[in-house]
Amino acid sequence: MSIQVQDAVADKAESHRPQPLGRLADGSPLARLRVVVIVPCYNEADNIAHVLRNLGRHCPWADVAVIDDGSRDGTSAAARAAARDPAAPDGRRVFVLRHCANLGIGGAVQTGYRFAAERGYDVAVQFDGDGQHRAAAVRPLVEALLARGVDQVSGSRFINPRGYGQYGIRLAGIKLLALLVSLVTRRRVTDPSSGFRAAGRRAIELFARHYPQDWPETEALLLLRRAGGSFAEMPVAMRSRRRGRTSISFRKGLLMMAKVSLAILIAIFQSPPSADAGKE
Ligand SMILES: Nc1nc2c(ncn2[C@@H]2O[C@H](COP(=O)(O)OP(=O)(O)OP(=O)(O)O)[C@@H](O)[C@H]2O)c(=O)[nH]1
Ligand SMILES: [Mg+2]
Repeated sequence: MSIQVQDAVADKAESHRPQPLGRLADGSPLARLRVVVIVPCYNEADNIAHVLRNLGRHCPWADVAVIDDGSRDGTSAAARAAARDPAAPDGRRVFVLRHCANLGIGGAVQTGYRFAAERGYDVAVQFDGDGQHRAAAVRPLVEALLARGVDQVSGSRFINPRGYGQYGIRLAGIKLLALLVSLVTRRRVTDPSSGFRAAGRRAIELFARHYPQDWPETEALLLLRRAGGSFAEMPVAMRSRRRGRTSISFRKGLLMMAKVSLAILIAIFQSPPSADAGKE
């Protein structure tokens, strides 16, 4: 299956080959990389222009793939309009990919990884479409990926806690998952549910073939470990979502805990993912 791009720059998209970040003229090793920021969106029409503006301001050297996961509020139209905005002073390319049905967050992120794999990006950064992640932190995240020599780096809200955190039962749930994942992977994980991550080429290729579905972030770490990959965390600050409501109600939170905890236990007995799955 190849990815159909429906976007403001669709005509450019077919001929577009990602360019290294030569636009970074400061001698950074980043200048050799082709980076795409994957922005999964479900009903984020009120937030996406703001997110794209911030990415344009802080990461003009990165392309952006907005994955509209079957939204009903005109998210792709809002993203296309923001991408066309002549006032957007940056050289990046914005691709808008739309699912015709809602697949859920895992499906949306995996479409982003398939896009990154097919188009040959070196690094893919996951970045939420609700305004929770800081565009200014993308470059340090990619630099950490290079400096640490791992397959994936996630931003953790809990290493140097500042800004928006988690409280009450949701915090307890994340701490429990962090403990379980750290035990199973034998790596210290403090924020397994963070959706702010940078992945290198090996992880991009893995996630293009395999990606967990509901509440996928924790399971993606386990998958990466089972495939022989490595990961690390770095401290980041996050905000609360800009507009709209969280999808994680109390009931869904409990369901998530049960599902992800079981998945962690099952992962202990699973064999490495097949290298052929998903290939045509
Ligand atoms: N909820 C939800 N989000 C999706 C879906 N597909 C893509 N997304 C996007 O995935 C990102 C993360 O989803 P959120 O609902 O904000 O989840 P979260 O950030 O873990 O939770 P909050 O901290 O409550 O915001 C957002 O940019 C969503 O728009 C989907 O089917 N459901
Ligand atoms: Mg969110």
